[in-house]
Amino acid sequence: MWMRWIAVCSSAALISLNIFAESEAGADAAESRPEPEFPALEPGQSGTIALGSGVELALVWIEALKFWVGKYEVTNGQYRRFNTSHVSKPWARHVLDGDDQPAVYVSWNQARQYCAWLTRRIKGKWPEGWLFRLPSAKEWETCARCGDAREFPWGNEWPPPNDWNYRGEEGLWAPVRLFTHDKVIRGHTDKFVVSAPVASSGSNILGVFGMGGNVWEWCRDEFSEEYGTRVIMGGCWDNYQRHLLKTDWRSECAPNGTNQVIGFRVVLAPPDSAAP
Ligand SMILES: [Ca+2]
Repeated sequence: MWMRWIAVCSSAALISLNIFAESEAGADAAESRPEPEFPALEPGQSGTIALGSGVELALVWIEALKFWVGKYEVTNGQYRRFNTSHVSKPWARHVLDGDDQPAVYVSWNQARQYCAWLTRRIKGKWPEGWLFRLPSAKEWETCARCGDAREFPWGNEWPPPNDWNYRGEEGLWAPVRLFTHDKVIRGHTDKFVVSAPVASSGSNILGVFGMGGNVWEWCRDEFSEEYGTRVIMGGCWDNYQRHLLKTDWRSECAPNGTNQVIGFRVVLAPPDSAAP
């Protein structure tokens, strides 16, 4: 059954929609253009949605969840289509603000606003009630586990493959390694000292990138009822601790909190899958 699901996903046609094009040229120009045809993506298909200015949002159909998941973490380039002034501030002089790097310094509240913006843009152009939102922690874990009991998003081996972005031996001046052997993943070198372009952050067998590492990802769920914190999952480029890299590990952050290691990914889901 699982292999059949993989086959469906991997054979899915790539279809590009231009539903966001009107945002570029303004309302007047948009009214003069013919309406694009909707919906073009069918269940089982993966594809992309155009956000304008050549920016696209890639989606992968996840059969076990019966909806689409962002193929990548939301990038700075994608987020700036919503918030043109957004800046992912540098960390220790290392750039985090590249268009293809994941957007960080985005709070849970802001991530939800981005989802709401995406949803408004597809209104009337997608089956009624479908919406963009953050994944629940359980949904995120389902996508990370790829249908089996794997310990980590890439599988069960240790250290992680080098195309998954964690704190490895990259970027360390050789003598420093002698004194930081317990502060990096020994035997792991991913080339990126900080976040990687999302397409270089490791793909799972479903074709979803960055489910482990690169940046932590906001989930919809509350972590602490007492403190109102929200779940983040997946670990990040600055993590080396084995337990943080597991598919089911949940960490937390305040919903208005931001930092250099937390980003997010969107899902496009039917209304009956969404909690308030
Ligand atoms: Ca990630």
